Amino acid sequence: MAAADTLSNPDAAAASSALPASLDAFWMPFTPNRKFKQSPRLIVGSEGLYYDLADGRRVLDAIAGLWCVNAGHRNPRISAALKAQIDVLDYASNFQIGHPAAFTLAERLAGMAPGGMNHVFFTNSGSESVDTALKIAVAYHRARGEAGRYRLIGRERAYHGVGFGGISVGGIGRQRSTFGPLLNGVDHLPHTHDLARNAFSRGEPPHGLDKADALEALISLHDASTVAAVIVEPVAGSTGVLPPPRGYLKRLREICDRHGVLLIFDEVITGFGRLGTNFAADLFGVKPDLITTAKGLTNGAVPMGAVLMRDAVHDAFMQGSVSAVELSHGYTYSGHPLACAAAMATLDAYVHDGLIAQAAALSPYFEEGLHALRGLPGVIDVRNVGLLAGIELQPWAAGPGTHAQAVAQHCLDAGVLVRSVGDTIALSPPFTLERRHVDQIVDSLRQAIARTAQPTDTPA
Ligand code: PXG
Repeated sequence: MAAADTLSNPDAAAASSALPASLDAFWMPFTPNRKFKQSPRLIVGSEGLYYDLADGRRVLDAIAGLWCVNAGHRNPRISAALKAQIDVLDYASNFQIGHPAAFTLAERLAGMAPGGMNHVFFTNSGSESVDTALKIAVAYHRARGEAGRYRLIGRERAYHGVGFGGISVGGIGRQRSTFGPLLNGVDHLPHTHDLARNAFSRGEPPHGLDKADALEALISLHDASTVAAVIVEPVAGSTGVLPPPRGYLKRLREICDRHGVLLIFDEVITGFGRLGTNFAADLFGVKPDLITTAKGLTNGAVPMGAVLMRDAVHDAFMQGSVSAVELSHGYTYSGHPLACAAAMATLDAYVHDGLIAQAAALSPYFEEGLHALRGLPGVIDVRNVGLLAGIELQPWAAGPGTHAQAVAQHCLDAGVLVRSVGDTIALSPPFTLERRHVDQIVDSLRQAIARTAQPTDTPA
């Protein structure tokens, strides 16, 4: 066993001695704060596939932080690039002045993107990428003289971050209902999850192509002349890892083309190799008009997002007075030098160190391992694509999510960090994973599922 598996990290040990005196002031995001603070779980260090916890344990990180640390923790390339950058240029604005790294990174991203998507707008998060893409879509139509196209179409069970744009097109009821009337002119496609017909599919499920036809119906309901864009996650992540039905994305593309509607892929999770290809668009052979990214772009080391777009979208803005700002939008930290340095090093790791190829090569083994959980009590679905998987558990009477939370807690106790999203266990490990780590994840899940099983849990 490699040293990294067993030895604790001395830096982490030092950090753990500086645990906070009080946890009260920090209002934690998307967290039951009062429950957490009764029994806090704190991470004090990281290395490769592992996190060091404050209690001295080292756990395998099977969710890559929060679906973002694809190249492994404290990847040496990224750490070195950040250390070098901070001593050269800490901050420079990209408003009417610039710095070279942002241009170099944009070129590099354009080179990785599907053909003809040669323009990039930088943000600081997935939420900002989504709101940026929605604004560009609406403004694109206006720039072409079709200001009547303002409607945005999202999908049920979609997560597009937490901006008002993102929650408006998002499809998670309780994330929307809390925040008032949201954006005008938004409608939603039905989600594609269909346990009755598709349980235990590998990759794209066979049934559900017809769900794409709802787009045709919505466009006809609202009239194409009012519809700006459709946004979907090619594989929905946070609502349980839902790969698209076979042919579904292609059909969305065809319908959009027929009606002059832009298609946005939210690839905040699926971008940068998670599915074994640069983007989900490459795997599924469907080119959107805009791609939103974040997370894996910098391996989570520095916040950064990027919106990639087709030349035609960008070019529509490059008209009129050359002295005029073409898009009234941007962030103080758009293209931040440290984020650019982290992203360049991250892309080196993905491409030059072969990590995307490694993710692709390991995917079949990952798939086999996880599908072996079929038949255990309460396992009602296993679904996967690339190094992304969801294991759906039969809900317990105790309430939604309680089953998956119990399994996730048992896994953590056994040294493996997984994520519960609803009653699905989500896995999204770093690409540096090896077969033995897949075995460890599967074993810990098997034991956790068996140990938590209740009499009502039936085998699938
Ligand atoms: N789009 C997608 C598809 C995402 O998954 C965002 C946008 C927003 O990104 P930011 O960087 O603004 O958080 C995301 C983020 C979870 C979880 O538990 C998922 C995300 C964030 C936090 C938790 O599944 N995804």
